[in-house]
Amino acid sequence: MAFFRKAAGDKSEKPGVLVRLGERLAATRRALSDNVGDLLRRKRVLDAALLEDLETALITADLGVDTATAAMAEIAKRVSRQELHDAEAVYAALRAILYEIVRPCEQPWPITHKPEIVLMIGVNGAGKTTTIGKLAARLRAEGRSVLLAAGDTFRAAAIEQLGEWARRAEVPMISQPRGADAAAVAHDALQAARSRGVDVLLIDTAGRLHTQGGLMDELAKIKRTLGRLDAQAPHQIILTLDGGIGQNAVVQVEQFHKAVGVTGLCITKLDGTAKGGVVFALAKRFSLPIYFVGVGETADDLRPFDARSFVDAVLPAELASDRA
Ligand SMILES: Nc1nc2c(ncn2[C@@H]2O[C@H](COP(=O)(O)OP(=O)(O)O)[C@@H](O)[C@H]2O)c(=O)[nH]1
Ligand SMILES: [Mg+2]
Repeated sequence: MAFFRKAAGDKSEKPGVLVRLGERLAATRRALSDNVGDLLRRKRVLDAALLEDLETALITADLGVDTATAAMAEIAKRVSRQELHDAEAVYAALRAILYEIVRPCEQPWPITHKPEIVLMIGVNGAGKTTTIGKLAARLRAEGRSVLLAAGDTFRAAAIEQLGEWARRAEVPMISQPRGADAAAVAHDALQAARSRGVDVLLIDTAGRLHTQGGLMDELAKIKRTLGRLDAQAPHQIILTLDGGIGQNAVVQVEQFHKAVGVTGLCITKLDGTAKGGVVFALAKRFSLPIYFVGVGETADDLRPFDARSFVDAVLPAELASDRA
């Protein structure tokens, strides 16, 4: 169908990255653009019923009610002003509106102190330790020195896992045996980072203790302890979220933000989930930078969040036309 083809000469930037990201985000793309595309292809009259169906499709694709409602209210307004005349125009407008929602979240990861002290938080299984390993590899590739701190002292396996990433990235790690005080590990690590003159300290933390309250108390204690050594530390508190949990991610941001404050997000496991639409919900709900997205388990599978590439991957300018 011609109107879903890319305009000739449209040069979406970074085609290599785009294609690969598109492959990794295929499940989310199917959840989002297949339904939206089917609706727009089937129904050619831009009536209230179509707009309602589109809103439902967006909610089903994990954009969340607020985001879907806001996006469709904007579309309805433009339709009633006769600014949008056909399905092609509605689709283009939707892509533009969703791009505007995620665009403010695209921000370069700031490294502005030495050492930059980064506390990585999130529930068990979110991908904290893996993301730290990926970040360590990335920073090393940029020529920066890195120190890791094994602040998840709740599980021995967590310390070993971080140690494995440290070995792979060839960066040192500060740790104490299982059961040690996580705040003491963070304290030692900050002092080591200073005395060794490293550029970035990445502090891993537990994601589950005996109680949720216990976890939040521990994170607050780590934060206070770092703050005693350096009033500005930690410079960053990055919440890692599993993109596959859909709307629960919104609740997690609220909880962690309330307990310790969050300066930025990493959203993992966007490969192999159909729920990647939650990125739009998070962007709309919180004005937090999304520094990185995880699209796989290896060191290369961490990408700086690029709003344009993300939207192009999940709502391609050219929708597959063979499903009509
Ligand atoms: N497919 C995929 N798996 C991931 C990604 N990030 C982390 N994982 C996997 O998720 C699991 C939990 O990750 P882990 O870093 O241990 O989570 P933590 O408990 O928050 O430290 C591991 O099996 C990781 O390999 C990602 O972006 N994509
Ligand atoms: Mg971990």
